[in-house]
Amino acid sequence: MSSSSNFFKSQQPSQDFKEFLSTLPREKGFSKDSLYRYHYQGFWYVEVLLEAVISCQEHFQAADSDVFVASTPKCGTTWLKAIAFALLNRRRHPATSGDHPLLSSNPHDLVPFLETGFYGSRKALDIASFPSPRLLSTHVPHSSLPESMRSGSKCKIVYVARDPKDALVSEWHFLAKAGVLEMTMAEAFGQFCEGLNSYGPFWDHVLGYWKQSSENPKRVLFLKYEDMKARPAAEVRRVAEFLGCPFSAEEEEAGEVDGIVELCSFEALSGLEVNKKGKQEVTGIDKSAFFRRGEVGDWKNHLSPEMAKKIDRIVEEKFSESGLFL
Ligand code: PAP
Repeated sequence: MSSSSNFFKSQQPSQDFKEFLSTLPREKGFSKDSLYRYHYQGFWYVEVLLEAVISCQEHFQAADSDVFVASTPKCGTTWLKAIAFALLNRRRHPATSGDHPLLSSNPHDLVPFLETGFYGSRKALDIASFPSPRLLSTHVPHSSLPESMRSGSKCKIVYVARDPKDALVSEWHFLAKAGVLEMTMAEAFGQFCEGLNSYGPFWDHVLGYWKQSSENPKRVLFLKYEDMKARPAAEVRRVAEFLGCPFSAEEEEAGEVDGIVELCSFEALSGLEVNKKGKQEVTGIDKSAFFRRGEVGDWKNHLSPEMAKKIDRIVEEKFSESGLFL
């Protein structure tokens, strides 16, 4: 069994931040690494993440050429990181090349989280020094992104959402594998419905990006895990067009789209030695924890019909206007 991340444990918040925390509403979370979740700008965060989010808001400057993979946890982040990396680097690294970086590095190491550049006193990454165009990711809700990402630059954001029932089941298993789970599925379910999961409420996170993608489709692209599973090649083409690097006729002819779909598939990535063993560079989380079933509808094996109905009722209420997940 894997151990929980030493990196997160090693972060010590400053005195100022501790005082600020004491002014925020808090609730018990469902991971034993971080006892409490704090409510900030409408969303719930564990302590170490909240400090990073605020530091990001204060210090991060997005560039016009930046590309971000965004999501609320367990909605397809690892997959979309791999796809975005493969798309943007395909001139140098065609998908079928035997030495493609995705064959030897975990997608989270190739596309780091923006937040990891801003944890506490020990900066894990010097994001400002990354060469352009920077490809980064984030779990931060749209309304809490640094101003330069929301409106101050022309950076592009690709967001992926997923059926909340599958996201909840995936999160629970992930925390169990990371060795930090403290709750039964029923308790985690209760918290999720209350919006208390990390970066929750889930619905508000998804709707924030969905709204932005409707209002500003050149800046924010909204994807669904279920569509990516059903028609991966079409969704890969959509991402390429959105990022301003559509496939040429020659690339289509040469099978580059299918090459990327295959390279980034659950079967291919989860079968690689680099993703089966070892820990993710920055967080120290087992790389294998990011690959489990990779299916649509696995919630049926873990949630009772009553639990599913309760989430579906919330979905109907929250997503009626958007039509998402109905
Ligand atoms: P993160 O937000 O913590 O980075 P994320 O990658 O979004 O995690 O979620 C992991 C889920 O994506 C897992 O789902 P499951 O628990 O339902 O199985 C994982 O299996 C799935 N996943 C990872 N890689 C892929 C992939 N290449 N294709 C499809 N699903 C994938």
